[in-house]
Amino acid sequence: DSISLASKFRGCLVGCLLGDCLGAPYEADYVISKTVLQKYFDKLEGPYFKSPVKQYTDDAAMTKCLAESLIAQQKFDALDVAKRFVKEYFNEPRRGYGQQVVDIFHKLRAQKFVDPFGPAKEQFDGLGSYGNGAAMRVAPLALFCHSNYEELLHLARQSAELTHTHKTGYDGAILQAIAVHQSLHLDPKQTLDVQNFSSRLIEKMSQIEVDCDDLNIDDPYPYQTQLKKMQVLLDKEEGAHHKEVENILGNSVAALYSVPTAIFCFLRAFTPIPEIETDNPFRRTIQYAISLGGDTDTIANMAGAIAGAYYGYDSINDNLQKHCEAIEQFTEYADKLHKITVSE
Ligand code: 8NA
Ligand code: MG
Ligand code: MG
Ligand code: MG
Repeated sequence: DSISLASKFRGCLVGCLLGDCLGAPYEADYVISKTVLQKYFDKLEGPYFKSPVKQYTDDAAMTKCLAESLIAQQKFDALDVAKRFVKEYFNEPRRGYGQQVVDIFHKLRAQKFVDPFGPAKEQFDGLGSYGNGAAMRVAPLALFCHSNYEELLHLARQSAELTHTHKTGYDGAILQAIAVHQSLHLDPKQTLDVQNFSSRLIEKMSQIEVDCDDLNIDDPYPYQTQLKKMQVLLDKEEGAHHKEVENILGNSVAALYSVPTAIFCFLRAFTPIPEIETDNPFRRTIQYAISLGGDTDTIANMAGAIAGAYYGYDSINDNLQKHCEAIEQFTEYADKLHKITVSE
C-alpha cells in the first residue's frame, strides 16, 4: 500500500518546520563541521529529553500565516494573508525576518491595507525583492492546490507578490511550489528517478520563464540554467563537492541561489552522502542542507517541505519533531488543509 496523501501533507509542513527550527542555529555560519552536525542530529534523534525547544524563525512564522489563512478562508485571500503577516510580525518581531521585508509590514499597517500589493513594489527602489522569503512560505499553497496545478502557479505568484515583486523572487516561489507538488504525487515506495524529477521541473519552468525582450537581462531563463547545472552536479558519480554546490547553486538569501539548492538537497539525499550517517533519507536531506552553510534555516525548510511531501510523515523521527516549537500546530494545519481540499 502506498503512503497516504494525508501523510504527505503532514510530512510537508513538518518538514518545513523542522528544517527551519533545526537549521536556524547555524544560519549564516561560515563553516559548519560535519562531525558537530552529525552529533547534533544524533542527540536530537536520541532518547527524548526536555530541553529548550528549537524556536522557529520568519520562515515558519510566514508559513503559519499562509496556512491559517487558507484554512480560515478556504481560498487564497491576499488581503487576509497580508493582515496575518503584519499581525504576526508586530506580535513577534524578533523572528529573524529579512532586513528589508519588514518595511512592507510597517507600510501596510500605516496605509491600513488599502493596497496589499503596493508596498512590495517599492522595495529596492522599485526593483522588488529577489530574496527567498516568498519561496520559504509557499508550501501550504502547494498542499491547498494539490489537485489544481494551474491554480497553484497563479496563486504561488500572487502570494509571492505581497512581498516579492522581482521576477526571480516570485519565480523562486513558483519553482518551490512545483517541486512540492511533484513530490506529493510520487510514490516513495518506488525508486525516485532523480533526472526525471529535475527534467520535469525544467520543462515546467520553461512555461514560466517565457521569452522576454528585455535585452538588459543577461539570462532570461535563470532558473532553467540553475536547474541544468543542478543536473550536472547530480550526475557526478563521486557526488558533488560542498564547494561546488556552494559556488554553482549557492546558499544565499537570494531565491535564485537557494531554491534550486534546496531541490538539489532533496535529490542528492536520495542516496547516501559521505559524513552523514543515517539510513533515513528525510533526515539526510535536512542534515545535508544545513551542512552547506549560508541560509541554512531557509534551505533546510524548503528541502524539508519537498522531502516531507515525498516520503510522508512516518519517515520523520518523532524525537526530532519533539524538539521543534509549534510542532502540534503544524501537523494540525496539514490535517485541516487535507480535510478542506479532499472533501471538496
Ligand atoms: P528581503 O526581501 O528583505 O530580502 C532578503 C535580503 O536579500 C535583503 O535584505 C537584501 O540583502 C537581499 N535582496 C533582496 N532583493 C534585493 C534586491 N533587489 N537588490 C539587492 N538586494 C536584495 O527578505 P526575505 O523575506 O526575502 O528574506 C528571507 C530570508 O531572511 C530568509 O533567509 C530568512 O531566514 C531571513 N534571514 C534572516 C537572517 C538572520 O540572520 N536573522 C539572515 C538571513 C536571512
Ligand atoms: Mg529564517
Ligand atoms: Mg506566499
Ligand atoms: Mg534564512
